[in-house]
Amino acid sequence: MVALGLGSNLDRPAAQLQKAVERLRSRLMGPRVSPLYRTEPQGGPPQADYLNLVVLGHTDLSPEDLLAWGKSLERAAGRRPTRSPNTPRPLDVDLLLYGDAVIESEELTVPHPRLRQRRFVLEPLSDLEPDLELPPDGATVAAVLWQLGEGGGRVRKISWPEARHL
Ligand code: PH2
Ligand code: MG
Ligand code: MG
Repeated sequence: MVALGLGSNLDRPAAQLQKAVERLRSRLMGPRVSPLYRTEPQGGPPQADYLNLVVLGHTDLSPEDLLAWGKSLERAAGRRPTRSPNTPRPLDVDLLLYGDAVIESEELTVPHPRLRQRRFVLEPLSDLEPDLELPPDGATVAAVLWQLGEGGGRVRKISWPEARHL
């Protein structure tokens, strides 16, 4: 199973995510989509709240090809490369998990290096698969979330209709 994290805080975020989710649904086998969250920005300059969600599914794409495919969605959303990290973006597609794989290459780190510090990833992941065991040590999503305590940034579930006003 693969897990992708989607985020947006620019150019009508709800519409951006909806479009990306549609495309992911048709590209993955057995796709599952988490609830939508409105989340406090983590890192970077002061900026608008994000909308975040997680998509799970199966694929025969390699991790590199899956990442490249995610990048093509980002470009289609009008995202342009920037020098500085954590700047506002119309769409971010991050490869969070690729089965049990642990990958550390030039272009790719899986599991996502900040996965365990980010409530905006862990909460939606936990909605779908609280007992999922994370590589490399097999800690469950629920346990990691519990360990995070109050940390990791504020998040709250938001309905799609409500999110359209952001
Ligand atoms: N993505 C970032 C940096 N900070 N904060 C929130 N709340 N949501 C994100 O998706 C996010 C972030 C870099 O990709
Ligand atoms: Mg990201
Ligand atoms: Mg990214």
